[in-house]
Amino acid sequence: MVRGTHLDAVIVGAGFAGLYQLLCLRDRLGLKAQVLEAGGDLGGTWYWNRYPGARCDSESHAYRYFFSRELAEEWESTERYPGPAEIRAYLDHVARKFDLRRDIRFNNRVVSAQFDEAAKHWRIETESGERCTATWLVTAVGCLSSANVPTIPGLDAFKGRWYHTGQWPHEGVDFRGKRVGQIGTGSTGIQAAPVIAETAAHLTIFQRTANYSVPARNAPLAPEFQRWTREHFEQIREIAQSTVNGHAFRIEERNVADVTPAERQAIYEAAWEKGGLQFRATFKDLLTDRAANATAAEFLKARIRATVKDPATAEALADIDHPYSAKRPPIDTDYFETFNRPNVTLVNLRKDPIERITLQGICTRTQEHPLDIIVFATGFDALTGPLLRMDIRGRGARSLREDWKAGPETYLGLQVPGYPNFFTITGPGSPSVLTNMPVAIEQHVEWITDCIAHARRNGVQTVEPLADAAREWGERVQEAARATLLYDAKHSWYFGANVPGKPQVFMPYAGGMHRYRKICEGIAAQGYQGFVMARA
Ligand code: N01
Repeated sequence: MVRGTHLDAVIVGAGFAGLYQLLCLRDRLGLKAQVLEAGGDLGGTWYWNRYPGARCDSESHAYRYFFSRELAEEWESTERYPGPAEIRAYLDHVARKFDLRRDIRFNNRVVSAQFDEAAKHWRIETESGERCTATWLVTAVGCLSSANVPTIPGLDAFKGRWYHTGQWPHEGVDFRGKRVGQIGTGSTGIQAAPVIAETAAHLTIFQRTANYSVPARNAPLAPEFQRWTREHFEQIREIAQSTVNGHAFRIEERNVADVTPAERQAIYEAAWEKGGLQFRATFKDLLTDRAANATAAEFLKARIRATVKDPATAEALADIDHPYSAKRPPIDTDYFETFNRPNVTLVNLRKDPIERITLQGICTRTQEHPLDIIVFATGFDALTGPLLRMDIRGRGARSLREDWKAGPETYLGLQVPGYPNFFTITGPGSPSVLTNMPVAIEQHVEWITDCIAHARRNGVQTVEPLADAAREWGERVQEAARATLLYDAKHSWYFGANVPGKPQVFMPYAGGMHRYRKICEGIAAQGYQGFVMARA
């Protein structure tokens, strides 16, 4: 970045969102735009998350851009679910095809952005002290990019090595002959444990909240399926863009009570065999009706008990305290089977909590567990974390950290009152993490691009939402969550409950991607209702 440069737009982050936003602003609107990226290369989430077993749980034919048929025809996924290397290769292909790299500055972490009211532009500064200004500031920083390492006394003095899965060393970690402790059994921990256990001398898994998981059933893609996805590009896109969660499958129209118990069992068994997130699409009331949900929960708990041989371990794993899918449901490859290995132990932190980390291991209330390596699969300061780690200041130098002290307040998850010309791709208050992310990202990027085009066509200098519009949207976000069982799992990261001191507010919009898309389109069609478009 050249000191003192003025740009039409600065985009923060070079993952799926940043790349497409650059393409739209630079090539479709003709803006002078630049991406600033903290990492050393493309990928966003997939640049950092290289932990053992890492794999996307959206299927390859849907975890991609849909804006270009040509792009879809050129790219061949190799497995049912793409791994980080394949996703990075895909993004590299996209960047080459559209010549995006020339406008991306890697190793440039944005640390602050301040709106200059007189000049009506943003002053942006990176960690190395470089500065530029931009009329439009778009954050494409991801929802799960701010690693959450819990504060456990003693970690600093630990004599072994420790890693967070979201900041995994690019050269990998050699677990051979090592005693490994893994804290966390969310989507990441459930993916990592079976792979770590393959080479570690011993793996101790520290579980605070037991979790459901459905087999992913990953496999190489058959050439016939690859051909089918190319031939049915429009059909796949139509499904992904019109469903609740942006995946390329529809949620069944039936309720649990519409079928007999025997039929229900057969439906669950077929979904279990098929594997993946489609398990939650078996009935449409799984996320809204407690009794319906309990049937899926019981099915999955029974599978855990049937798989895990040691009864006490099985019981600790099946002792799940929330409805199925109320926390983000993981999918796995041999997670529960891993507990049958002689070199794997489960520690139930609900009964035996961690007290401290010692020089040589983790000390729970009843015993010390000697370890050479600790793996923190402890998740992220989700949604707000990546935004608030930058010092973002709007009108009158008001600070986003201050303004969001009681929780994020946005209009549509796209803009914040008092922060003109500032857009957040998949920000809090949008469907974001409740969807197949690239589909949500494309919708946001295209909406933002249209909004900026509209502003430029009409001589508008600043775009920002009305405070009332944001307040009302915030109420709708809470209402949408309350209508689902997501609201029952108060200890989920959707509420920010995993980060001590974080305000407990349900953050994503749970009303469905299909509904959200229509709301955004309607607002734009009505002249950007709820937004102030100021000409001077
Ligand atoms: O993080 P999590 P994650 N002491 O927050 C535990 C996406 N993802 O990285 O549940 C002990 O879900 C915590 O316990 P509890 C996906 O959206 C996608 O696994 O808070 N334990 C939990 O078990 C996912 O949901 C893919 O009681 C502590 C775990 O750590 C999101 O990323 C793959 C603790 C954290 O689970 C985050 O998943 C992987 C403490 N102090 C992830 N603090 C795809 O395939 C936390 N824990 C796309």
